[in-house]
Amino acid sequence: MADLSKKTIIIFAVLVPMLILPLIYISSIGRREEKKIILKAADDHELTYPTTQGLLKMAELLKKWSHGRITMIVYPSAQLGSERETIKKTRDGKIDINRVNINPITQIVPQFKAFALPYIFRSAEHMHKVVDGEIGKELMEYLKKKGFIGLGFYDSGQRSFYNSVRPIRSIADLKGLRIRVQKAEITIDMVKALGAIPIPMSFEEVYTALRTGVIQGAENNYPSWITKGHFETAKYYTQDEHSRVPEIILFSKKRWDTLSAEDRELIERAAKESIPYQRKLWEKMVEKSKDKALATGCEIITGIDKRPFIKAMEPVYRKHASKLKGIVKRIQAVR
Ligand code: GTR
Repeated sequence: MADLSKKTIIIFAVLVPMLILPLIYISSIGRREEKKIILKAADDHELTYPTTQGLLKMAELLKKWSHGRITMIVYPSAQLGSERETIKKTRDGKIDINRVNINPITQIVPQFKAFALPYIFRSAEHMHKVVDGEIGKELMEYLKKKGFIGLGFYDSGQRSFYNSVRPIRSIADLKGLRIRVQKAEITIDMVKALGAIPIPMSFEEVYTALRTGVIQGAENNYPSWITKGHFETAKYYTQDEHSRVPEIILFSKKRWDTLSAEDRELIERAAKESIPYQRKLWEKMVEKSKDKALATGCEIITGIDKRPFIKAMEPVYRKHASKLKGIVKRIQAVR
C-alpha cells in the first residue's frame, strides 16, 4: 500500500509537470504572438524628406519602447497611393498611420480651413503656438467623427508660386497661368482670386504635367519644388509665401479602437517626440533646397510687395473663414 502511494506520488510529480508545462509554454507563445503589432505608415515623400524621417523616428522609438513588440513599417514615395487615396485607406483601416498635408483634410473637416487660409500665420512660431495649443487640440476632436485620430503636426514651411513662363513679381504676372493646386476648394479659390487658372491634380502628376505643358506652374514649399524635380521645368520661384499649411500625422480610428490603452499611449508619445526632430530637419532642408535651386540656375524672386496679395484674398476669407465660428479671430489673437 505504502509502495503504491509512493508510486502515485512519483507519477504525479513527474508526469503532471511533463504534460502541463508544455501546454503552459504553448499557450504563452500564443499570447506573446497575439500582442505583436505591425503598423503600416504612409508618406508621399521619399525616404530622406523630413516628414518621412519623422515617421522613421516614430518607428524607432516604438520599437525601442515596446522591446520590439511594435513594428511600424514606413512606406515612402506614395507607395501606398496618392494623398487622397491614402486618406481613404486610413479611414477604412487599410493604412494605420498617414502623414498628409492639411489642405486635403479641409475637404473632410472644414474647420481645418483655418490653418489653410492664406497669410493666416505671422511666422513659424505663431503657427507652432496655434497648432500645438488649444486650437490645434480642438480641431483634432473633429477628426474623430470622420474616422481619424490626429497625433500631431509637422512643419511644411510656406507655400509659394513657381512656374516655367516668367518671374512673378506682382499679381498681374500670375494672370492666365495654369497653376496646379491640391484637390481642395480653398486652394482653388485662392488661385482664382489671383487671376490664374487652378488645375487640381495629385502631387504625383505634377512633374509630368509641367514637362508636357498641361500646367505652367504650381505652388509649394522649397523642398517639394526641389525633391519632386519640379524646378527642372518651373525655374521661377516667387517667395510670395501665401500659406503656411502644416502637415498632420493621422492614425486610423478603426485600428486605434482595437489597441490597448498602453499601446495608444506609446504611439501618442512616439509621435510627440518625433515632432521637434522633424521640425529641426525641416529648417535645414529649406536652406539646402534653396542652395540647390540657385546652383542649378533657377531664379528665386524675393522682396515682392505682399500687400496686394493679402488684399486679393478677401473673397477667400469671405467664403471660407466666415463659417469657422471665431477660430480665425482666435488664431490671430495668439501672440
Ligand atoms: C507638400 C506636402 C505633400 C503634398 C504636396 C502637394 O508640401 O508635403 O504631402 O500635400 O505638398 O502639394 O500635393
